[in-house]
Amino acid sequence: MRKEVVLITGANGEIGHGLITYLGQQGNVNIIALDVQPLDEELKPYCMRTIQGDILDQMLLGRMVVEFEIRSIFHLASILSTKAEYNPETAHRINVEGTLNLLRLAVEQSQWQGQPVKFIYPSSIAAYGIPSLEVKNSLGKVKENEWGNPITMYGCNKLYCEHLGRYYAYHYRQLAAEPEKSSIDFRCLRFPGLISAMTVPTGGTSDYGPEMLHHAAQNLPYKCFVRPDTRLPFMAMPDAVKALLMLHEAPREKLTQTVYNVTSFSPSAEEIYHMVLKYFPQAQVEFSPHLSRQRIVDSWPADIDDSVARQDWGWKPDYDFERAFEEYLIPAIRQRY
Ligand code: AKB
Repeated sequence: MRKEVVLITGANGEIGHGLITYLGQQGNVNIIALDVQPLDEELKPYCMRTIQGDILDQMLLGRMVVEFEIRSIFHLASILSTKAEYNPETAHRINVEGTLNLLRLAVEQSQWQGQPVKFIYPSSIAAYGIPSLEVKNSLGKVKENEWGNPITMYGCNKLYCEHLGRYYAYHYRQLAAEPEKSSIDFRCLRFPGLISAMTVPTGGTSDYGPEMLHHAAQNLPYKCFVRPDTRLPFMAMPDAVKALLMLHEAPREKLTQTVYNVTSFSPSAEEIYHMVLKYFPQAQVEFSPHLSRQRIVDSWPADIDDSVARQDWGWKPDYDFERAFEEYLIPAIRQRY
């Protein structure tokens, strides 16, 4: 049987690494990896094609429409929250215009193939905006449709692109071949902060979690840029890959909404520090909050409600806080450094 072609943008990023490694080891699809940076050597054997290029390059995307029969797109490329604040307009171009370009590519592919292309889009807890720490501390698990007033350019971009995907899927052009069908099968996840053993994120604001661990593993001192009582939802990278693929595979008729929260555990920064200390007792962490980064995480919920994902497509993480460290992060990180 012919393998389906899957396009992964932001292929060399954190999620790209996890997703390409997993899909490549399964060997059931042909991967086209697109990134502005050259793809890391270890990922290349898993890919049918690697393309170094920009999602803002419409000529490049146009060539891809005619060259490949892409069935699914995992659009991972994005400028994260902290980095986006340094140059909001550039971030807007990459995060919004880049997504628009990929949605256009998906529509063209769908029309050409006569069936909708699946478009999987990772959004983020950054799409939320909680007005004060007092309100944040009073909330339980936050649902998808609550507190949608993000305070960062990245958060605004994510929230808007969720709507853009919904618009393209349901209110743009229907399929010419089957007018009752949408032109794109757009599905979106709102991720918490992610922690990988294999890569360290760059430019995010939930980065203090993974950075604390990776610094300790390398015996480097770490200056944590948030207060010890800061609480955010997190997830181990294998669960993030699992969520993307479960949503990708879910039967269309089971999906009752376009955007789904997914989460695993919600430790405070201090609890992460204590967990890191358990495995690396020499870890040196100084808490030195950075004003604007602290403000950003204070506007994100401490926990999110993923009950609709659990109900609609059976979402359940494999790793809670203890298991994530004991069975995934620590063994893999010890091998790495
Ligand atoms: C960031 O910190 O910007 C990202 C995110 C939470 O989406 N990790």
